[in-house]
Amino acid sequence: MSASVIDFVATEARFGAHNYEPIEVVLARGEGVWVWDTEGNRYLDCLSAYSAVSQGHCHPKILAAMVEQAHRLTLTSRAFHNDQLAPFYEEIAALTGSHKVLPMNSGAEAVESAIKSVRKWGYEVKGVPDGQAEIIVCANNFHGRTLGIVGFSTDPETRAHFGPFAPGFKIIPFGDAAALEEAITPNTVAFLVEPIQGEAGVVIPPAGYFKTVRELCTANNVMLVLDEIQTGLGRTGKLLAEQHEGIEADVTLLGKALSGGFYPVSAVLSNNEVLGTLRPGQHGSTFGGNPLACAVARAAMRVLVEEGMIENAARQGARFLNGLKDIRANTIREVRGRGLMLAVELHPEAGRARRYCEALQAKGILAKDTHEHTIRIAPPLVITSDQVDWALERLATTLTQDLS
Ligand code: IF1
Repeated sequence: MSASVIDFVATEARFGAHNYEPIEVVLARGEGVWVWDTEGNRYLDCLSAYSAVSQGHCHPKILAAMVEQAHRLTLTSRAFHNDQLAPFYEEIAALTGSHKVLPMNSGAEAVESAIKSVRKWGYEVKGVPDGQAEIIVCANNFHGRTLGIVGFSTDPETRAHFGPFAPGFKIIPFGDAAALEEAITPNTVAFLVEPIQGEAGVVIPPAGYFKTVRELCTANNVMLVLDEIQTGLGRTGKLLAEQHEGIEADVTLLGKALSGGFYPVSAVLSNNEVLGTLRPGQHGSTFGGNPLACAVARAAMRVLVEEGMIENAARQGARFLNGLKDIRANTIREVRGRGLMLAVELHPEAGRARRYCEALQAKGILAKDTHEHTIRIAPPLVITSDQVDWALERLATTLTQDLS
């Protein structure tokens, strides 16, 4: 490490809360799939800021929309209308086939907002006795970091010493429709679930799971809330991951790539019923739905579609997955993925995934470990075949090393 890198890392460590353990690279610039560190070394970004930079770093059209809007008007609050919110609503509703939209900022806020909305729907429409609403969630979920959300996490690290937590959540195994059927009671208002569990290590449920989930929710008047904050907007090779399952959620949560990584923009999407229960004064956000966010999100959605990024994610995702499967290495236990949401799970004896991510860094690839033994691979959706092959070559040489 050079002196300047040591300085940045040391200063962060001195002043910052130590709630992260970043790979030791200090990034200074990005363009498309590439990022550069302070020394000018170039890396292929295989994390995309946890899928927020799906459109590629500093996409020129999103940048132009952001700069243009920043010159005109950035924030009005929702006390007044602004001329970006209505077109944002129209465009996101048309894109996703939704009836109602609630704009928020972070992903966790969208999740919290959905929880509030489905509870309200439960009391006011379904007729659940006040204070009795139950929401079913899955083991190994990841929905964000607020108190409400970490309260129903099953990861000890995520929850420890942050309690007391809110009641009203029931946890069942992911991918087990019978467990859902058993857990539903007359007070169940919603089932909140990720289409593919991201933080858990890119866990894809068994075929047909979501078809049965959809049927169970419909039969029991339970709102199916899909957290597509990570899987949505093309990441898995379809606009929404639910399309792989041939189902439609009642409530869909988007975030991350909704802004192409320029700015925190999230949204709750629903039918008329669920978000229709919110009345003035019952929910809100200073920044939610602001003109800068709306202008950025409109551009981010437009380039995703117009530049064929969703189709490219399907095509390059298949190429990447097949390439990973072709790597003959004793270190690899399993390769998983859908579209450009990929993971390589290592054998425990191969050593920590972190070591392999550091070795990849030295070869010009930035990827992130998760859960000790899994390397997550999620490049921007604009990646080309040549770049996939370039990454595969380096992954092959890295994964055939023994770094235990
Ligand atoms: C961090 C993981 C990814 C999410 C889903 C809601 C949120 C997230 C399905 C909350 C956020 C992040 C946050 C990031 C790490 C990251 C992550 F490893 F934790 F699981 F992407 F894979 N729903 N995911 O994945 O959105 O409030 O952060 O905007 O550093 O904590 P947020």
